[in-house]
Amino acid sequence: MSQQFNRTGTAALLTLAGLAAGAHAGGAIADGDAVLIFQGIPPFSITAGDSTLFTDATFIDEAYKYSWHYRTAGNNTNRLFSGLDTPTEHYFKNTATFVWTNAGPGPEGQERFDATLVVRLFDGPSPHMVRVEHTLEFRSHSNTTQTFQVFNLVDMDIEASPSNDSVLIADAGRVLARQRDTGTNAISEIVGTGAARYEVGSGSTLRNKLNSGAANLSNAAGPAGGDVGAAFQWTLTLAPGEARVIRGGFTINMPGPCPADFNHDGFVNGDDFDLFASAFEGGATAADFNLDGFVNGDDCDAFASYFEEGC
Ligand SMILES: [Ca+2]
Ligand SMILES: [Ca+2]
Ligand SMILES: [Ca+2]
Ligand SMILES: [Ca+2]
Repeated sequence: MSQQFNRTGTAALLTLAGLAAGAHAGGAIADGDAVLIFQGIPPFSITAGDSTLFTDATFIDEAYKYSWHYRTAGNNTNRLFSGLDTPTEHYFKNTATFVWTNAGPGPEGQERFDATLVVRLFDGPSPHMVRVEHTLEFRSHSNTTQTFQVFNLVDMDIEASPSNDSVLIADAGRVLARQRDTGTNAISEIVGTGAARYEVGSGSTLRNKLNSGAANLSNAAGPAGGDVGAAFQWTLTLAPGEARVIRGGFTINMPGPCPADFNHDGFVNGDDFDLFASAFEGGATAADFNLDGFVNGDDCDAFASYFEEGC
């Protein structure tokens, strides 16, 4: 696996993390000297901590949990994405791709979905900076219109000290949570673009809520202190075969991910517009902003709507 990564130090990081070739684990992605590790067989099946994030070759793990959960109307139980189904996994350089096919509870044709999660890691311009961006394409694989609840939980332990963090919703419009280490003021920004509901607070409360039961997120905006995290909830009512794309991610010591930041540098400016326009005019796959397999005016509209808002 290590030959896929672009720095020799990564091999040492992965070995230390128990992820040398043949080790029993999910997988890892790397960029520069940053590494993000997905634990679990299959990934997204662990109810407790399942994520490791190194911003640098310092071996300080600042991520505790990164997971996706869902609830369907009839089954009415919050579940981990891989609680019933095993995705295909692919890890290459800075990108991890997970594909669930015909997933969900109950009989085929009822309350089922297909999902493709793409997670990208970008090392920051200075030490102790990193950005993780994700897109989840969620498609109904049901015979009738269904409403799905989709959840993303991110529980960071900034500076590897879980008990001294503080978190609040810093921007409700962007659905952006900001978590801070009260010792060093290092921050993480965690974004759930377009989420209908959110909740920040105790990491154990959040994961207990999303691993079972049928609760919705409370819209608690904090501030809350201790071993905290952030969670987001999207409500998707989908006709058979209809899909939505969910965007977001998290950072350490960098601005939270923004869909209009086309070159992933942490800023939304003319460079992003020019790059998108160039990709669009050339019909490049990168311009397929809504991930429907086509490059057309819908992509232009979707990109422009984020760009014009400043994010
Ligand atoms: Ca935490
Ligand atoms: Ca901390
Ligand atoms: Ca940019
Ligand atoms: Ca498209």
